Amino acid sequence: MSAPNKNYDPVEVTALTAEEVERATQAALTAISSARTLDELKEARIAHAGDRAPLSLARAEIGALPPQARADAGRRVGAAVGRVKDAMAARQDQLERERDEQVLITERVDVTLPYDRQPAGARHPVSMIADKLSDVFVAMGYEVAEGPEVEAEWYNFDALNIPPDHPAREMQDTLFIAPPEGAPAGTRSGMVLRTHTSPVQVRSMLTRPLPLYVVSPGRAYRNEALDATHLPVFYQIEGLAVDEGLTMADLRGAIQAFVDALFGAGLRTRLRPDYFPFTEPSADVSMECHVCRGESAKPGAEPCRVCRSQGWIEIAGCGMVNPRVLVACGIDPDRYSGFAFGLGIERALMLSHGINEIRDTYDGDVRFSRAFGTEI
Ligand code: FA5
Repeated sequence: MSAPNKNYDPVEVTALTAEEVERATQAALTAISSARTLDELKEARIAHAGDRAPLSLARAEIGALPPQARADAGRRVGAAVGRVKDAMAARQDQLERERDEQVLITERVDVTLPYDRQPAGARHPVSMIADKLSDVFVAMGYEVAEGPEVEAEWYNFDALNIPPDHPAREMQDTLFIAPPEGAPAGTRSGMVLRTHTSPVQVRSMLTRPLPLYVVSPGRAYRNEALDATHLPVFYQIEGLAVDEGLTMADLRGAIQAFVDALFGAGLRTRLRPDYFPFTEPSADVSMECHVCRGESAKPGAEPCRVCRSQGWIEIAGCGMVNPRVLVACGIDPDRYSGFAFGLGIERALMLSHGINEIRDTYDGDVRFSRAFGTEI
């Protein structure tokens, strides 16, 4: 800052002349209006409104003026600084708005584009039903038992009272495992893809201590043509109990438990005579139709698509374990008795969820599974 100027002559303090102040102001306004970006505007601010800017230096000179000249110079410089400040704020505002508009354009999100994130999967409803039924029986003290899908014929047939020449072998179209390569013509491997989960009964009786309560979900294979109700590979769940004093009444109780679990409590069940070589007596299990509750079977009633107006739906096979099977597994039939039941899981799923096409259950399309909930 200059020393106080006792003999004031405004011409001598060049920075404060009206022309000089106007020139510095115009330079500042031009720099501000020609700034194209916020960075350029920042540079203009440093050059024209910073500590070393001509107007700031001029203002510093005011103190060096004699008192009578200070007000005049102060007004001039103050007005100039105000104009520059206003122009700066207006340009700052304008450039920020332009930047925000640009951001909205360049960072626009197209919400209609397909997303590339891996969608969460869904558990297959067949697994969900198998687990649900297993849980019901586990809660009643049953254990879950599993067995191989490539099974010895002895477990799949012989031990279950289905000897080689027994016509019952024809009941389940069997897929046989080829004999080892180079084996003499006519050799049989003695192995099959299990046609049902019943061989797990045999394995359980041979390996587990009595009394025995097991439930065995798993895959079964049959040489069957694919249609709306038949798969060549499907799931069954089997229950087996062997204990002293078990009767058909216990079997009925177990059956009612799984119907309650699958369809909700309150549906009646009924057993009708049937034939399975491994149970005696044998029965097929039907439950009251869960859609019409049996109403459609009454004369003049609305027809029911689910039970075909029968009022009842067949859901499982069952019976008291044939004493011959107990003997094949080394169990004394005079002391122990048992019951068993088995049902197809895809068929149970179709019934409980009104699915007409069994093929939907094996296509592996997540859109089908997801409809049952995204439990993973
Ligand atoms: C059996 O397989 C017996 N092992 C069931 C059993 C166990 C009876 C214990 C007595 C005691 P069946 O062949 O009927 O029985 O088959 C049982 C269920 O499997 C059928 O009711 C059906 O729901 C299902 N099932 C059978 N074949 C197929 C198939 N090709 N596709 C889909 N489900 C099938």
